[in-house]
Amino acid sequence: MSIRPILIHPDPRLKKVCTPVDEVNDDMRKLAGDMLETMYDAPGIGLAAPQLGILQRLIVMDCIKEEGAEPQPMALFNPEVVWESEALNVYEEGCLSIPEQYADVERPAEVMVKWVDVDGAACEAKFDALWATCVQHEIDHLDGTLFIDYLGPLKRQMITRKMVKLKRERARA
Ligand code: K2U
Ligand code: ZN
Repeated sequence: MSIRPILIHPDPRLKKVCTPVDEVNDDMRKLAGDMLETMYDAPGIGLAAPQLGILQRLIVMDCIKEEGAEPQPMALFNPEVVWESEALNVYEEGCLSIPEQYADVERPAEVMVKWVDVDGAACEAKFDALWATCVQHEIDHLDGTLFIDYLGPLKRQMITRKMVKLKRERARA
């Protein structure tokens, strides 16, 4: 298992529509493991493959944040939302590819998601609360959508300018 570098916005690879995973093999299982290790190290509660520069439809999540609670790592291959509630929920979102920037994003409060798991089995489950926000945030990454794309143009530009500055400073370090 290895911790891999997370791409920082703006990066063209974060805006691409990712390719479906055609076979859940050992390489894909290793990638899922590396993504979970990278996510826990960040720390974060979700991570999508394009954030590591891999344009495949794979996300990982573990939204259990309570200290001492049993972690609940999940790897979802080819995830898709098949139903969403009318009810909406607002959450102050962040993103590991847009560090230290937070904004309120409104999304359906509950979603039903279909995916393929690490054993290649077809799965379907309903997500609510923080899990619902996270799974929608991660599936957005697979379609090249970032949470800042839901903000007004001025706020999005301000955040993008801050990230350009941050990347320049990191490059100099
Ligand atoms: O995709 C990512 O960058 C991972 C995000 C996922 C996420 C963002 C907003 C809301 C839910 C999930 C990271 O986990 S950002 C860090 C974080 C941690 C706890 C709560 C919110 C954000
Ligand atoms: Zn993100």
